[in-house]
Amino acid sequence: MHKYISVSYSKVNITEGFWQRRQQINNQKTVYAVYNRFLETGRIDAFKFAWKPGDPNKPHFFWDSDVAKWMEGVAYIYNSTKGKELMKKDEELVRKVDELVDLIEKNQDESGYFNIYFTVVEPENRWKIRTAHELYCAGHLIEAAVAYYEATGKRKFLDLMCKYADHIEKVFKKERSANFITPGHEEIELALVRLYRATGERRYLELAKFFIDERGKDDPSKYYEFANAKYAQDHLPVREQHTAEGHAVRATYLYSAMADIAYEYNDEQLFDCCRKIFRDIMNKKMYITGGIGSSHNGESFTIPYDLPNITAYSESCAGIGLALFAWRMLNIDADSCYSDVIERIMYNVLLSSVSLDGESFFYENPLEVIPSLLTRDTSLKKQMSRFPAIQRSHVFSCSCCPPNILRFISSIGNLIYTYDDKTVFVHQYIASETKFTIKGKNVQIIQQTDYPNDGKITLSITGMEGRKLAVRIPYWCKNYKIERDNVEITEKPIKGYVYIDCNNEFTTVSITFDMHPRLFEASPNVQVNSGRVALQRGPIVYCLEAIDNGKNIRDISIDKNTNFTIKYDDYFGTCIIEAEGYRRDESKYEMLYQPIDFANNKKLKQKLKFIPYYAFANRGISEMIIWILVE
Ligand code: FUB
Ligand code: ZN
Repeated sequence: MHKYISVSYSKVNITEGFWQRRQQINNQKTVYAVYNRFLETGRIDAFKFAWKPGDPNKPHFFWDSDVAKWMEGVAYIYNSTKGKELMKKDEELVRKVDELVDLIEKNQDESGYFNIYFTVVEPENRWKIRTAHELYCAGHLIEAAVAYYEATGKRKFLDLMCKYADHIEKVFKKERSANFITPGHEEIELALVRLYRATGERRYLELAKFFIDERGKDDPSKYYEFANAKYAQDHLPVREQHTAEGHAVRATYLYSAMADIAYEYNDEQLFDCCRKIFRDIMNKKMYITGGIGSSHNGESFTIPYDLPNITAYSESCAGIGLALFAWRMLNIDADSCYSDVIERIMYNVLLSSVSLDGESFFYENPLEVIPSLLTRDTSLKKQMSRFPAIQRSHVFSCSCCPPNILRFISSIGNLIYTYDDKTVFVHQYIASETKFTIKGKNVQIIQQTDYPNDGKITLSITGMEGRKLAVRIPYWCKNYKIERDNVEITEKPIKGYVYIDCNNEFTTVSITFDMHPRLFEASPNVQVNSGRVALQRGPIVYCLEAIDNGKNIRDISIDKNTNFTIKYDDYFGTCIIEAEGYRRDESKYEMLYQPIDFANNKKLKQKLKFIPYYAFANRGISEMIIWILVE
């Protein structure tokens, strides 16, 4: 099995442009917004293990994981800003993490067990309830400990989590004394692989493989009264799973771990399952925004092409989970389908999940909004049809998404480069500088670009003589030009990458992608979008909001021959697009239904203002639509 190595975010300095701005918002606003909500809701104090029945803020069984993801995000922020002006503020964040680590040390069971809820609320039910997230919480604490050790060199948190992992190994692998064999919510598996890679302790890798190998072999009816076996991917042993099923976050964390195990054990069969599952998602179960898990019921995948826009669930964590899965696939298979999906997620469902000011969040990311549907009075006391929230919140009772968004954006540098002995791959176009070594040879790559606002990228490369640089040609790009040291490169892409020989110690590669807006259509199998198109410019999907374009937004159509006017708008952090469109003249419709008069049904011309989908719902409640009619 051929393998690649990812260049860590810690070696990538995002210096300016689109993602530097988003990381600044993340690292200076979001990190504090999440912490303050967690303080207010009692999640931070819960680590004191002081809650007693009757006290406010009763801990919930996934609170450990919410705070763990916040701790992990701090580690990435600190590791990215060390030695910079932000250091002082980040030292304060690091102190908060150290305080939490001290509380973990103080309250960890001598066995190594650590879980707030199953210590202060239901100690009698430790390892008894598969659906109660003990291993999920342990996994996120382990990930945070690894990130924190790598960022600060401090071992305490890591050692505490090694002790916890040893306890888990004893209970699940040696004694088999728990009431269940595999986790009800996958996460521990990928975390144990990270723990193995950080410590070199192979037992943790073997424990991860144990959980992967055991899944789907037990009788799932023992576990979930409320769901079928596919919900937690218990329906088959993983080596027989070829389609994405069930709860989307559980699924993508499982598939990520499957890819990790395939990588570490050179397991071609397991990797082939990952390839098939990824293509099932990419070709049949993914929104144009990169969102997945279309149903609120089970927060889950359903059937192929079931991608409703107004009731889309498309959880923020699920989009992140898909990006983590795709990233792992890139480390084994240099195919741009994975980095294309990552890009689709980065510029659309990931950013729609957080407000432009970084302080409020979506749990669900709808692709169409008709506010009146949410406020209509039904004759039934309980509104039977359910719709996603249409304004972001500062915190949720189950607040998994906000800290997940935080940790993902603060480590976005992980997604840019992979390499092997011969080739360095450029997967994402982000203004940045990186230095790393290949076989002891220092390599430096400086990316200068204002992508995605324009399609010009200059790569200044040092130390790659005799090696190749492979640059991704994005799925949305029809025309492009590549020059190496001012000489045009005409090689055709292989699996979405153009391979460029670097013949000198210092090489400049310049790329120009045609960023002309394009109208995309969905497969006829996605019937909800039949007859409609989505506007995209580069990686960014655009939408219309009624606040700019008037009500009855579904009635608007775009002129297929329209000229597009591109304007940078600093409020949105990228460009807006103006175009010509039409809508029917409402004054001609006195009746609810009337015969169409083709000879006289001239539509009203209208200028349309498209904004990035990720920016919707930042200016108050408004109708919103991606998929529009075309004339
Ligand atoms: O159960 C933990 C997290 O809460 C899941 O990953 C999300 O879907 C949310 O339900
Ligand atoms: Zn979530």
